[in-house]
Amino acid sequence: MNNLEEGVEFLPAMNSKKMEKRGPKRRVVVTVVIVVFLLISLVTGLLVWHFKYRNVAVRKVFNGHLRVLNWDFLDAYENSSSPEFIMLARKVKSTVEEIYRNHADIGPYHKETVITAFSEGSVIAYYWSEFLVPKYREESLDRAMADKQSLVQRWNPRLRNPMLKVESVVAFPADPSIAYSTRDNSCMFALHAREGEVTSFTTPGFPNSPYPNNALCYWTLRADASSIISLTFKTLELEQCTDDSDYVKVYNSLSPVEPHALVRLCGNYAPSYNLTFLSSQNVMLVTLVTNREGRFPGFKAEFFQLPKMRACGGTLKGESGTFTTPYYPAHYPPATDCVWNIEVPSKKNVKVRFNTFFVLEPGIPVSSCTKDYVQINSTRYCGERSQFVVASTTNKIEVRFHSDQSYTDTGFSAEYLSYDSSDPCPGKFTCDTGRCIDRRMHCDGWLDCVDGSDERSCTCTEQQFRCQNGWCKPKFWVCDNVNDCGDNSDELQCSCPADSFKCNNGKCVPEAQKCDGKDDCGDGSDEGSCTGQATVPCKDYTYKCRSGRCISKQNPECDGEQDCGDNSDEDNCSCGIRSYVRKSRIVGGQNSDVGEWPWQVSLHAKGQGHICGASLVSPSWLVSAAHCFLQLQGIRYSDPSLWTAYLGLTNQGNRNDANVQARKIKRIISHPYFNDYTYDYDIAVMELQTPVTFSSVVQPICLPDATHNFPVGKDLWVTGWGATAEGGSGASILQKAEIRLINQTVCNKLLTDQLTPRMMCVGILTGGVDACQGDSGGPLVSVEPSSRMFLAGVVSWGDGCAQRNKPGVYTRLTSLRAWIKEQTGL
Ligand code: 4AZ
Repeated sequence: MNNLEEGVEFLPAMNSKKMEKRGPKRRVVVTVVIVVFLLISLVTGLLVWHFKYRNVAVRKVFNGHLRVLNWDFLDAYENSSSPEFIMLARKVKSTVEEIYRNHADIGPYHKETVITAFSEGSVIAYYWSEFLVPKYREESLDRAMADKQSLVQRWNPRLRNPMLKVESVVAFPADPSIAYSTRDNSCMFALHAREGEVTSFTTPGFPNSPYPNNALCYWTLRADASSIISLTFKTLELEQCTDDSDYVKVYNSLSPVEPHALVRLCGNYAPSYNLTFLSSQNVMLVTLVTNREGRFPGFKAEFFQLPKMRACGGTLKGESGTFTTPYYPAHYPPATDCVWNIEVPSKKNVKVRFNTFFVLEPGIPVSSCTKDYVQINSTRYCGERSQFVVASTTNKIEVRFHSDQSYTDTGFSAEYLSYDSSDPCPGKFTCDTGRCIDRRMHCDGWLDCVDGSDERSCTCTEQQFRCQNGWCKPKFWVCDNVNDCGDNSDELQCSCPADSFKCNNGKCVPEAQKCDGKDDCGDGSDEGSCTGQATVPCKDYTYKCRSGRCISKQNPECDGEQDCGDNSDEDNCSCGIRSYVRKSRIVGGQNSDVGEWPWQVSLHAKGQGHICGASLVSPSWLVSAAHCFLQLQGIRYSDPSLWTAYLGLTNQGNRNDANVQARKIKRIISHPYFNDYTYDYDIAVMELQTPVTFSSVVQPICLPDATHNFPVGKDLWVTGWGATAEGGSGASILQKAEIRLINQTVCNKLLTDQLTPRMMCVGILTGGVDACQGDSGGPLVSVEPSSRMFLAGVVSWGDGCAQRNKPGVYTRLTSLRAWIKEQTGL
């Protein structure tokens, strides 16, 4: 250690002599070094800033088109390898290059221009241009390229008679996701519509193999001059939509520029979703852009040509009539203006009712309607709207429709009606909004007018309760734990004293007893809505993890959160999700869409057609009602060989469709306690002879845990092909209805004590909405907060169908959950 120190000479701090002697020379050196160092740093900094930031070259691609006025279109221009194309492309290219050269903000940075296509009018040339521009000049390049006027005007051709007279030179920055592969033409297709024929095209590999990753595909679609194109995606299944997911984009141009984009499609669409698009000219471009991950089936599309539309709109006269946006329910064409002048007989007034209304442009708030809109007087309407009425105080009304160059929607379907100003809704009730509703809906306890005007200033009947806000609600709804009045006045008189908790069965317990691990209510409701992963003593109402531990959280199964330490609450959760993200926009009615209820099964008995419903809960198991398999009129319905189960079915007439799966039944297990007099334990499970394949229209529903709580008042969905009226015939299209879970005590009073703990009532007490004969065995579905769907019940019985105060009765699934597990292992 010491050896080292011996060799070190320390300068004595106070040795001024030594310091002074070296002083001046050393200071100069130090100063020079510092100055040089600072200078070098400054220069380096400047150079770095200059080359790395200010002067760094940015690659930019613009897509554009221009019109050549003094040139006629030839068919050969559709083929980019024809000599005619090559010759004209060369001329256009040199013209474009000259235009650029004449602009100081453009010329120096231009690298390459490629003419990609021509179309009629006289000739429209489509091109892309690539630039390499220093970062600090990028903005001025963008500005110069965006200035349509200056591009042509600045170009003063030196020749008095230029070979090409060009006009409308427009260019837009290319979408970054497609800017860098513009030169790869391995997935480019050019198609021309043939007179009176439909032309199909698909993504590469469709339907046998999914489309490739990192692909950029172009389909240029053309029609004869003075025609337009109608393009329909017959099926489309892409990666679920995110900012950088795979997508298909359709342009009303041959150039992929945003201001001419008609639609961006991603994810999957129910087959009934209208995916028909129209062009405004005789060209269209379809692009497919895919990223690095995820391969999906892709699309199959068809297109054909149509004569260019005559002017839309016009004069409409008479008492009533209908009108729609052009090509409704297809997407209306871009760049369209229609004006309808509606005139009803004098002395009458006129109103227009929009039954469907979809005039939505991405990113445009409905308060501004700056792009596509409907205008009546000076008010503009846009976006997605449910039925609405616009009335006039004269016998005339003018309806204008405008669509701009980009993004189109399916438009509207409207009717006009004449009315007497003294009686706007003959035989009906008039909402303050002008809408007419059935008289029976006035003061019935339900809001039918969007503004609630049908429930204001009502005189309540004997059976009704008067809310503080003046509304009348059925007395049965008082104290049912649901705020039916809107101001909670129906739940006030029955609430528990302060610092106590109201149980689901109406009992009051001290607040302190809530979530203490003890069932103080007697129905477990004080222990039901406790949050957190706290492990609590196991009770009938606590969820049991696979580890055997119990947790206090209510309904933890498949809610997307890990609640059990072993995550067993999130096991077996491939259920209860529909495949189609975008549903159809079928408005009104109760017809289901294809794939809307993919667990719904139709059970057909040999020679008799549809008899009962059932629900798919796994590839091989169905849940249905035991009463469907009783011996009746000498027929042994319990015999599995009698039955065929149809899955993926929506319309009973389409049982032979490719995506419908028919299965024979291996065995039927009815609950041994099923009582065919009381319908207690009305449940059965059925095993399929061969498992089904899950698909976009065949998916299982989630089975709830026995502890799952479906709260009173919750909206549930019932579906089936049963009778659409009591004693009526079955539906051919799967029907759906939204109904409410009714308090067990209230319902037991209504149904003269016929309910057992295996039953629950669900319906609308004012009548009109219910399951009926033929729906039996079918699902009663709850959409949980996680948006996953659970089987809450099985259609069982009822006192008739849809009658006032006679809700339908359903088998309570949670009470029979253990039996289902014993039989199926699920
Ligand atoms: C039936 O006969 C039936 N209103 C099913 C449900 C209801 C009534 C009857 C409920 O299968």
